[in-house]
Amino acid sequence: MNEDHRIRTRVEVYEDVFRDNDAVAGKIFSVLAGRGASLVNVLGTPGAGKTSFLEALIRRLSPLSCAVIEADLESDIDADRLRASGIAAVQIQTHGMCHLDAPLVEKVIPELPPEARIVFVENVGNLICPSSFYLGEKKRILIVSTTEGSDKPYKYPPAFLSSSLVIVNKIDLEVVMEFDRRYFIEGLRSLDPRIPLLFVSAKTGEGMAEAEAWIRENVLA
Ligand SMILES: Nc1nc2c(ncn2[C@@H]2O[C@H](COP(=O)(O)OP(=O)(O)O)[C@@H](O)[C@H]2O)c(=O)[nH]1
Ligand SMILES: [Mg+2]
Repeated sequence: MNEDHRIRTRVEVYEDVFRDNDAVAGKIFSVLAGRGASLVNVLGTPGAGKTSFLEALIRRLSPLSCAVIEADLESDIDADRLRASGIAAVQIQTHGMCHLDAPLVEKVIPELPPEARIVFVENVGNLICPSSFYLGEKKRILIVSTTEGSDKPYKYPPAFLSSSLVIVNKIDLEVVMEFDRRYFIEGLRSLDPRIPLLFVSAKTGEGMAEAEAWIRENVLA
């Protein structure tokens, strides 16, 4: 097998994987839409504050019924943490897989409360693989934080380009982390001049009203 053939074969395998994934994702979208619900896929690095942001956001959206599908390589830590704050949560353990795919999500849909209007998926913490997999979401949110540095749009364009909203979390630490807001914004705007961008602190609540408003306008409307 020559190199050209090997590359062509690899491309065909990926095309098959994505076609199968997208078919299941389309089913998830329709099943949820049929009961008046929408899925929101939340991407971000490990520790960016995905779980903290969802806790703060869902508290603000209350009494709207929301549920969370949590994904990690191992453990039920995040789902347990959300349940302890009264949020319906289901855990998926990917056992080494660096992203969720639609068949994994489809399996846990029956475990969600049927009255949930928004199903948030906290994807595996990773800025690379999750951006390639459509899960049937209405919107995709990317969460990065000031503690990771200001260069992420330059280094991981697909994660930014595939998202509907970018959140920079932990702005309470912005000064001490020497986060360069202008450099971050320039990087993001060179990729996409229009993508909505919000600066928040899940800890202090700053910026969370704007995040809530975005969800109400773009997911619920
Ligand atoms: N100072 C500060 N810490 C935060 C904020 N959001 C999350 N954290 C902390 O960052 C760590 C990781 O948060 P977590 O929500 O578990 O991140 P995840 O791995 O992306 O789900 C925890 O220690 C949180 O308390 C924030 O806005 N400000
Ligand atoms: Mg988490």
